[in-house]
Amino acid sequence: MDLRYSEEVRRAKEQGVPLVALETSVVAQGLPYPDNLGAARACEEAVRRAGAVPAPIAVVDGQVCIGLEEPQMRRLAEGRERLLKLASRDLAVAVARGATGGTTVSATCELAAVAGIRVFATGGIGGVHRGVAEHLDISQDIWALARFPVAVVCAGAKSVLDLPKTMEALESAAVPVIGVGTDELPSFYSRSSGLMLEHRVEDAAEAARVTRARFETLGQGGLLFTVPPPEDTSLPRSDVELHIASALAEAERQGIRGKAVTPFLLSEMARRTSGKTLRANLALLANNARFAGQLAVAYAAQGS
Ligand code: PSU
Ligand code: MN
Repeated sequence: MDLRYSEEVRRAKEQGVPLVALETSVVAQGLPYPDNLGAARACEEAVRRAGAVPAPIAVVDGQVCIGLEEPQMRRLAEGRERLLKLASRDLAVAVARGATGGTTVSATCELAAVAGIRVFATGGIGGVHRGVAEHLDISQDIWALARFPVAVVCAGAKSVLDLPKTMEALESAAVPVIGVGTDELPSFYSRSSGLMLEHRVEDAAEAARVTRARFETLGQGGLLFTVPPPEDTSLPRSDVELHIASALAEAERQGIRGKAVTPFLLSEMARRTSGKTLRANLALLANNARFAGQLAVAYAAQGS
C-alpha cells in the first residue's frame, strides 16, 4: 500500500523506536475546536513521555498518512473544509477522490496493521447502539478489532452504546476484552459499568505478554485493553445515564442516523453536562495514550 509517513514516524521506524497509532475521527468529528487540537497534542505528548512515538493516522488529500505533520493535524482540527468520517469501508472512495478525513477505530486498526504498528490508543470504541431492535446499528470497529492484529487501548466502549450487547458482539467476534488494573468494564465517562470482565492485567508488561501471545504465538486478530478513566474527571454512572437518555431522545426527534449518531451524542452530552463529559473525554484520551505508549515499549522490549 502507498503510505505517507511523517518525518517523526519515518525516523522512529528507522531507529526501531516503538510506535503508537492514534485515531483522528476524534479530532475531525468527536471533539470541538480547539479542544480537539489540544487533545491530539496531549495524546502525542503522553506517548512520547512513555518512550514511544505517536502515529496519528488520517487520509489527507487522498493520501494515507501514518503520522501527521503539524499543518495536517491543524486542518483536521480546524475543519474549515469538508472532513469525512472514515471507517474501513470508506477508505477506498476517499483515496480515489483525493478526499480528507479522520479515521475511526476500524480504519485506524486497518491502517496501523498495514504499517506494522501493533498498538493503538483511542477514547472509546464503537459497538452496538441502543435501540438496536428498531434500527440495526453496529459499528465496524468490532469487525476491525477481530480482523487486524492491533492492541487497542480504550476506556471501554462509548457509554452512549448498549454495553451488554457490545460485549456480546465482541464475544461473537472472538475479541478478548482485558481490564487494566480492574475487573469491571469501564464505561468511558465512568469507571464502572456493572459489567464484569473475565480477564485482567496489572501493568503494561503483562499486557505486552498477552499481546505477544495473541499476535505471535497464536497469529490471532486484535484485542482490547480497557483502562478506567482518571478518577478526578470521571463521572458517576447514574449522572451519565440520565443525560444519555435525554441525548438519545433528542437524536430520535431530529432523526439523526448512521455515522452522524456518535458525534451528535458526544456533543449533546457535553452541552448537557456543561462540559463535564468533555473534560472527562480529554483526560481519558491522554491517559489511554500514556498506557498505550508503555505497552508499545514493553512489547518491543519483550521481542528483543
Ligand atoms: N471515542 C471518542 N470520540 C469519538 C469516537 C470514539 O471519544 O469520536 C469515534 C471513534 O473513531 C469510533 C467512532 O471508531 O467514534 C465510532 O463511530 P460509529 O459508532 O459511527 O461506528
Ligand atoms: Mn454505526
